[in-house]
Amino acid sequence: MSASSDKVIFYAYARSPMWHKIRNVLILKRIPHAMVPVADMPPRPALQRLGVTYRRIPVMAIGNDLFFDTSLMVSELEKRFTPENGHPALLDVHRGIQEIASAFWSDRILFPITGSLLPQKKLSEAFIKDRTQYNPNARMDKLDALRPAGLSALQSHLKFLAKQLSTSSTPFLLGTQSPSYIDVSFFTVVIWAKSLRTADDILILPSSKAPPPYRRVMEWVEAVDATIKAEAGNPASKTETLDDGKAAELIFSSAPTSLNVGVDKLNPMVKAGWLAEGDLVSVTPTDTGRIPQYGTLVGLSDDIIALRVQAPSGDKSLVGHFPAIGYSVKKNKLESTRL
Ligand SMILES: N[C@@H](CCC(=O)N[C@@H](CS)C(=O)NCC(=O)O)C(=O)O
Repeated sequence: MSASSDKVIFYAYARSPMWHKIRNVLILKRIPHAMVPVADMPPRPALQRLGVTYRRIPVMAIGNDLFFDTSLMVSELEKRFTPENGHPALLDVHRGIQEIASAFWSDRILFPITGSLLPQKKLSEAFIKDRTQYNPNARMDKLDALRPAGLSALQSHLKFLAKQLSTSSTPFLLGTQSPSYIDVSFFTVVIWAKSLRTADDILILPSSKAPPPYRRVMEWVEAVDATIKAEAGNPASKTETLDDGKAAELIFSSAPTSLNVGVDKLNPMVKAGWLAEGDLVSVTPTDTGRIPQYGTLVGLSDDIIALRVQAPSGDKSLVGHFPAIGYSVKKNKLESTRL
């Protein structure tokens, strides 16, 4: 069990690859959880009622604490759900490399490359318009025409996975007996690419039919897939569907548990006088979905940025956590609205 008995809640939609990644982590770590279904594009009233303007999916809530970005979610789950309590560790080897490669190679480089393989004719006009705003670099109106560039990039990235696998004595990337987080991160993106059917000449399964040097990569896909499938039926990682009203009630009736982080006075931005505890700030992703989240700064460390976020109605609030890198935090000019 976790250190607290709070439900682990996710706001997500079934087709979201980043939700699939988290779901695979929850399966391997045997964590029971609830999901509040949201639409595959805004508006998302279930998040609006919490005061969340950050637009990316999934969002994780545990008690009164919200976590943004899957990399931070996994780190928090690893902290709260430990092997001593029946939850296998996914980050027990080469932790720094696993986290940075997942967040800044798999999530930020390979994931958008795979997005460029989406079959244009199967996408609605509304979706193309929305995702163009979400990521202006995505060239959503030219997906089919630009596909060779995406396929070529995919091949080059798979080559690095092949190189890494050639040094492993097990089917997994880091020589472990079962998949680590880094396996889950890359696997989820590769399997998403496979499901789009636009990379069939590259992602060849069964692995015995794949040409070298990709055969080893396809064997790795099969090994990770088999492990997840074998674990998927375990009632310990069951997904319960939760109504958004009930989820909001659970969030607002809990006290935040991570407030003790505080604002690090030695942080260079604090020392420079740019930021101080209690400032009204905005936090914005530096890559895609650059919609700011506003709140009062309550935590700043090498690992996280934490904001107290006010719900639009009543005097309810929650604490939202972002990773310290990959997000920019700025003092809001409208200082008169200090909460
Ligand atoms: N680095 C972020 C990326 C999240 C992300 O790109 N999520 C996609 C869904 S898989 C998204 O939010 N797309 C736009 C949307 O759904 O509004 C994370 O790890 O959480």
